[in-house]
This record gives sequence, structure tokens and C-alpha cells, in this order.
Amino acid sequence: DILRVAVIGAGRMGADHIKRLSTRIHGAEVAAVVDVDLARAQAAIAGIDGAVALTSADEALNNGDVNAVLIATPGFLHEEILYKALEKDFPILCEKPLTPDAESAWKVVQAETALGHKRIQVGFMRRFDAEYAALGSVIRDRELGELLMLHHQHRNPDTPQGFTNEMLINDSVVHEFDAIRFFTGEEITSVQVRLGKATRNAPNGQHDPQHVLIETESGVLADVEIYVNAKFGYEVATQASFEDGIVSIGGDGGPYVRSAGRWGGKVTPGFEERFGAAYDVEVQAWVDAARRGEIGGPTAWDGYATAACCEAGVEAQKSGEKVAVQLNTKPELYK
Ligand code: ISE
Repeated sequence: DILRVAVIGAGRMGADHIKRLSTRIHGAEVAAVVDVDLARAQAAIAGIDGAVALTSADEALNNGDVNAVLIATPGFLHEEILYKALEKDFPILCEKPLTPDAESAWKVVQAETALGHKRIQVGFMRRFDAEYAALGSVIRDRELGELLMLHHQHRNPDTPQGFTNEMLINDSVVHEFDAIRFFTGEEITSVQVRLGKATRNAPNGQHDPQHVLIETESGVLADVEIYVNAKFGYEVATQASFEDGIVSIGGDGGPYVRSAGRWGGKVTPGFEERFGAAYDVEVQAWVDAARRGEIGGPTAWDGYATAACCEAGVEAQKSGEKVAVQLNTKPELYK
């Protein structure tokens, strides 16, 4: 069966996924697009045969033509739609974060556990990036001995209206929390946040950049420079230190041009360009797995565990202390 997807939220990420689903992804079609702004939903379905634009998620989920859901609303709106989609037993691709805090994410995990099978894939697309996958296998295969440290740079040119200080953790560093768990195969045990000298380019209320210090179960140390008003462009890069070598991923790629007495290349402008291919692979993996009644990527447990890290991170932003991450016992379904 082909997936007939209701995309909830036609903002920056929703619109990107709609385009992807209707052009590059096999085995799925956009059946409905929901947005509080009807005009935005209508614009998003322009040229897509058989798709309807709606303002209510309920209406989309009850539309007999829909059998899968992609949630791309802001994070605080995910929870309600997740429950409705689980009730329908639809395959779900939920953009990150699963929900904004550990308690609500745990309830989602429990609801899925009660259902008895996995339906929720969380949109941590970096796991599908070719360089992330390559570093992941260097770590897993112990090609360079034990992994000791991870150094992450996460830089955005600027932030959308309403991006709060907490969102540096909840919307941005959430990716590194997942990446560190993905790379190490371990849970994160503590988070500390240091606030140093701040840029004048940050909007009111944001302290930018921040330095996030993270430990895992076996003692791997990771640090993240989260710098979301860095102006120059977009960069998500990692340097991994091993016993027998150093691996770097995520720098700007070519072409590297020398001409007329100058040298240079282009800086990646944003996450759509940096992770465009990873999003394609992610969504295709979701569609392929969903058609077999499975999921094809990070689970609701990953959504919950990263939400717990975010909660610790936001507390650490305020206190400056090292905050322990406490997780509930992992249900069988996710083992
Ligand atoms: C945004 O929501 C994303 O998910 C991007 O990948 C990340 O780089 C950015 O910081 C977030 O705001």
C-alpha cells in the first residue's frame, strides 16, 4: 500500500517535507496538509494532485484518504497530534523534539508501549547523513580504538522570531544529544552549560553562544558550542578523538575555487542544504518501513531520552551546575 500522508504544519520544515514527499520519495503521496493558516496550507499543496488543505488535524486524520502522519508543527504542539495518530494506529514521522519535556515524552512512550508496536519515528535526520553514518561505523567497529571525546560545533546564521534561550537547548542541542547517543550507543548521564562572553547579535533574552558539557555512561566527554546567531552561515560539525586517531566531519565541502587572484568556496546557508540528502534518506526509510508495518529510524524512546537531556540542559543553563540525567527503565519494546 502506498502511504497517503497528512502533513501537519506547513512552515519551513513542513513545506520542505511536502516538496520531498511529492517529488523525490517513492511509495508515498501527500494526501492532506494542515496549517492554522489556511492560505499557507493551500500554497503548500499547489500542484499536488489529490491533496487537500485543511486547518484541523482531526479532520485530516479522519479523512478516509489518509493513512500516515508527518508532524512538522512547533514542538509544543506535537503531543496532542501524536495521541490522535496513535489512536488511529497510523505510521508517524514526528519532527524533533518529540515533546518539549521528559514527562510528556514519557507519556507518549507509554501510550505507544500500550499499543504494543512501534509507530513513531522521530526526526533526528543527522543519523541519515552520510558523514554521520561513516563516523558511526568508525566508532562501532573500533577502527581507531576507543572513542574518547566528541567536540561539536553547531552554528546557525540567525534564529527565527520567538526563539528563546531554552530553545538553544530544546531545539538545537537536542540534535547533539541524539547524535552523542547514536555515536556511543550509550545514554547521557549529565549535562552542564557554561555561559561566557555573549555576542551583541543575539536577540533579547538569548545568551549566545553557550558551551554545553556532556558525559555518557562509559565516561565519553562531549562538548557542544551552540552558537545560533553566528551570522556567517550554517555549520554542524564534529571532531571525534580516538585512541588511535582523530576524525572530523561536517566541514563545508567543495568546490574550492582559485580564480583571478582569489581563493574560496561557498558556506552552507542553512539546514535544508546541509541535511537535504539526509532528510531524503530519512523520509524514504520511514516510508519503506511503514509500508511493512515498522519504523525506519529513531524511536519514541530516543525522543524521550533526549527530552530528559534537554530538561537537564535547561536546568543547567539556569544553575550553572552539572545536572544528572535520570531516565525511567527502558520498556521491552525499545530493546
Ligand atoms: C532547527 O530547528 C533544526 O532542527 C536545525 O537542524 C538546527 O540546526 C537549528 O539549530 C534548529 O533551530
